[in-house]
Amino acid sequence: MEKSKKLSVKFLNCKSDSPLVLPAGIMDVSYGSMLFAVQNGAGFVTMKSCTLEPRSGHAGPVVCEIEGAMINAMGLCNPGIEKGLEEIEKFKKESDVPVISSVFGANRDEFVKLSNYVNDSSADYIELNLSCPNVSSEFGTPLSASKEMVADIVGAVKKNSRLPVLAKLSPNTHDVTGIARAAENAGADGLVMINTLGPGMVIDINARRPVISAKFGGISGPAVKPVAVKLVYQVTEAVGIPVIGMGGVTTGSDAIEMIMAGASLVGVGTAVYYRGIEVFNRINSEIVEYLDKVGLDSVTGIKRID
Ligand code: RRO
Repeated sequence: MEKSKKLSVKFLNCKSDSPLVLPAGIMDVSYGSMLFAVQNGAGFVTMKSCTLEPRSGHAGPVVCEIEGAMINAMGLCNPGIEKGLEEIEKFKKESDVPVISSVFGANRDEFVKLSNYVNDSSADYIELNLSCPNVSSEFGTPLSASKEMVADIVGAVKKNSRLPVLAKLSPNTHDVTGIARAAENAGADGLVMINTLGPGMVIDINARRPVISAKFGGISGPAVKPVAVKLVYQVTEAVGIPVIGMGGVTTGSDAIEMIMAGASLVGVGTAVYYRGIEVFNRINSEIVEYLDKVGLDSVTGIKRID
């Protein structure tokens, strides 16, 4: 589908024809699924967060739908950074849409090693996943809970990376602005927020056990949107670097709300489950309808509210 020129955006070093981003983890472990999102209107794609070695993730069930939300504990399943980057190479042979390579390390040294791999790839940005809520039993509290850890890891990767560095932050903190500032001061080029909320728990009362095999899982979908909007709003007041806003965005109105909160790009993840892969084209059209209604000729004309 030909996109309206009104949706054209520039984010750091790359331009695209839509502000919509496929975030890490929803349907992006293969180049084919990233391509599918682009064919259906996504302007940027993120590969599932990769670790140094492959991981099979948690045993099923790993996802569950509840009223207004989804809960997931995939357990960081990924093919490992080398295979992951091969998927990005295959994608880049077919599409010039910007790609974010998301990586997950247990510590600073692993993040630096991962960034060496990403340096040698055709990815356009590196995302540091500092905020997976589902692997605390193995790795402890997510790294983005600590300003010092965030500064240390972002600073080390920034020194080593030839690509813009994006830090993915958690909503599960009382000091998201302090953490965002720590990332910015350490050299982050942008932020991605929010990772999933919680984790939470759902109990099957007939089986008398948790629905998710790992017991707890991160929460996404429409119910988390007010949390995401509030945190993006607070963080964009506190920092000067751009933010990719995500969390429950399902419609064009939601995307516009996220931009009015201060987001430069908007992630659309769980909404693929609710509205199908066409969700990207649908949201693109809904944004254009809004622009026409209010008399704006570009999505970049939607300003952050005070
Ligand atoms: O794989 C997961 O369980 C997962 C990850 Br890495 C993440 O960053 N956020 C999430 O909700 N799930």
